[in-house]
Amino acid sequence: ISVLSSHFARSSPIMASEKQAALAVTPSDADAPTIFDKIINKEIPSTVVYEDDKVLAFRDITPQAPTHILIIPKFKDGLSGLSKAEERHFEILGRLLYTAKLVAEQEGLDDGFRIVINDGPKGCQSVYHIHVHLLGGRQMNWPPG
Ligand code: TR5
Repeated sequence: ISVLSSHFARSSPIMASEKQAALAVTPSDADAPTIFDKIINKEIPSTVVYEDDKVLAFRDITPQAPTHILIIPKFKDGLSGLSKAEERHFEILGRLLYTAKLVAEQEGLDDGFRIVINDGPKGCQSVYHIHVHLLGGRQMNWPPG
């Protein structure tokens, strides 16, 4: 259900904004599959920019900046979002951020970039498999919306 709902939220033309899309998704069980499992398993195509045995980085299908990449763990291990983090996730959380830094270098984002982790409905999270957004290639604004 979460796969279908997250996919629907992203593909429906009546969704006017990221916020509406996020609010249309019911936060799923921590281990429930999402559309990202299909991307990891290459059942759905994506533009992969970095991959190792633990982490996958691919271009966001709805980019919010000239460079917009998602960095995700291949094994979710209960990390549907940052709010579900436990001590056993220390290593993978560090790895996600370090990979974001490597990908930022690879993308030539030498003048700076933005890292975002949305969490829960009020954080506008729409896919319940933890992911780090890497945004760059334009001037970012503060505060974020
Ligand atoms: O809103 P949050 O923080 O949960 O971010 C989820 C991100 O996943 C959004 O920026 C979406 O644009 C992105 N997304 C959603 C789908 C998708 C994707 N990025 C790449 N490829 C995707 N496919 C194939 N399908 C999606 N439903």
